[in-house]
Amino acid sequence: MDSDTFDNLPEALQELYIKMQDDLYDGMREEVVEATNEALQEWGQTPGEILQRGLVAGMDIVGVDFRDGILFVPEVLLAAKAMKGAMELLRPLLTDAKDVQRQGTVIIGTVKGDIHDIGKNLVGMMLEGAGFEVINLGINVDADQFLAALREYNADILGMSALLTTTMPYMRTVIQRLGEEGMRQETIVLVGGAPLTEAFAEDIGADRYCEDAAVAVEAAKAFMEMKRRNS
Ligand code: B1M
Repeated sequence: MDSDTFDNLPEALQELYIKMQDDLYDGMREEVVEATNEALQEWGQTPGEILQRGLVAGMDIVGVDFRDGILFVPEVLLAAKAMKGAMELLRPLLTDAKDVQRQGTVIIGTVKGDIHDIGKNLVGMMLEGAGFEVINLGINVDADQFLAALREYNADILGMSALLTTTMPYMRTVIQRLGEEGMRQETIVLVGGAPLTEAFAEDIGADRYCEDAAVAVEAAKAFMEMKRRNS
């Protein structure tokens, strides 16, 4: 978020967000959930604002200190648990698809070798909220599992997530398998995760790189619209 927008918030709300970020950093689940509740109930903040101003901003700080060797896996796991606690509170608000036109079915998962799931789960929730049926295969998902789920649910979209430079190449393997099994044409492939780029997505033959959950929702809707028009 640009700092001007943050600076224009009432001081007490800025303090709440800073505390939320600090508590997330310290892995204090209960406090992060409480602050999320306060932002929702007392400040009328939307789930998107809370994610952007508090939770994702806090996790970015964790990421920098993890990279720099200031935080280690156990601390980062606690921060992840705190973030997941807050996401559970936001889940009903993000997934409520009342009055929303039914869209298609999405199979989503984090690729083989990778256990990061916070961003992928967020994408899944936001897609549900936009009217998609979302089948979340979890983490460490291999090509066979992706393909089997696409067939089982007759799904329109495959969403893959990778947070490691060592696991992102596996997306190419899955896309190649789709081709070998004659399923590539009928499957819209969206990919995302912090280390990815548009060029990488293009190179592996994905339909679209989604830098965040909002872009994933926009892309999924646009591709479904195109699919409906062409059918
Ligand atoms: Co990991 N980790 N981690 N980690 N971890 C990163 C990714 C890292 C960048 C940290 C760092 O060094 N700065 C680094 C990767 C370096 C690299 O490859 N370039 C790293 C590393 C090295 C590791 C280990 C190897 C550490 C170790 O063991 N020595 C290990 C790997 C384990 C494995 O996967 N095999 C590891 C482990 C862990 C934890 C288990 C401790 C924990 C994960 C807990 C969990 O997810 N349940 C963890 C965490 C939390 C992180 C950081 C700090 C935060 C990730 C996150 O949740 N971000 C991360 C640093 C960072 O990314 N800045 C880091 C918040 C989330 C909302 O954002 O996931 O980017 P993000 O999702 C966004 C978009 O990317 C996009 O939309 C989301 C929402 O807007 N998006 C999609 C994501 N997936 C999408 C799919 C789509 C569309 C959009 O489909 C359509």
